Amino acid sequence: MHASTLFSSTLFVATVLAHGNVTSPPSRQPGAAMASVCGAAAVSAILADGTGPLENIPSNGAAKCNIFMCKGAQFADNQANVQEFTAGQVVDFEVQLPIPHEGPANVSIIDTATNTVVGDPLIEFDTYADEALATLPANNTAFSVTVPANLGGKCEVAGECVMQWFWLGTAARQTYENCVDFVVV
Ligand SMILES: *[C@@H]1O[C@H](CO)[C@@H](O)[C@H](O)[C@H]1NC(C)=O
Ligand SMILES: *[C@@H]1O[C@H](CO)[C@@H](O)[C@H](O)[C@H]1NC(C)=O
Ligand SMILES: *[C@@H]1O[C@H](CO)[C@@H](O)[C@H](O)[C@H]1NC(C)=O
Ligand SMILES: [Cu+2]
Repeated sequence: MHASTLFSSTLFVATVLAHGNVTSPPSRQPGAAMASVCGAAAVSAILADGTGPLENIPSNGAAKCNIFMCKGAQFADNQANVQEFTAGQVVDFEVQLPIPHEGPANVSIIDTATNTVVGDPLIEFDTYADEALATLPANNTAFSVTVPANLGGKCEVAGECVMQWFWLGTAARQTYENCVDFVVV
């Protein structure tokens, strides 16, 4: 009884502190493939609060499970959400920030096989989601990036590349990531 009360109030706190999510373009979500790679507890943590930080997601420690790439979400669970972009296309992002935490943020193309950044960041914020401001700048929740024209054949195969939104709440010590699967056609 006591344990279950404690558990509920812990969940309640996690929900109240909920933080951020890329709502458009559609971002990678957890599923069966993530459960098999990272463990069911990692998927449950995201289902309990899809806006929470990476630090709230338990990893099973498996070599293939990297919570710090795309929140651990797997391409296999997201094959229906691959966006088709053209070189030079302007892509509009929409982000929910229910609870802001000041810090840097960016969107970069990530090569998912190696978890390395391809080229330069597509957008960078030195300061993002500053809770000390009366209102957040409009570009925190709605901004655009341009698909680079010089990817040299990279990102033409689904699953190879994502656009990863990365936000670090400096004082909160919370990291957020969401990935948009895409191909350049
Ligand atoms: C986050 O956004 C995605 C779309 O990118 C949506 O599928 C998901 O339900 C959202 N999660 C929450 C908790 O708002
Ligand atoms: C994006 O921002 C984070 C936090 O400052 C930083 O660790 C990361 O290197 C940045 N990504 C790129 C590609 O600059
Ligand atoms: C976002 O908007 C703020 C306020 O207008 C501006 O200072 C900042 O340079 C913009 N950041 C980006 C990455 O466009
Ligand atoms: Cu938070």
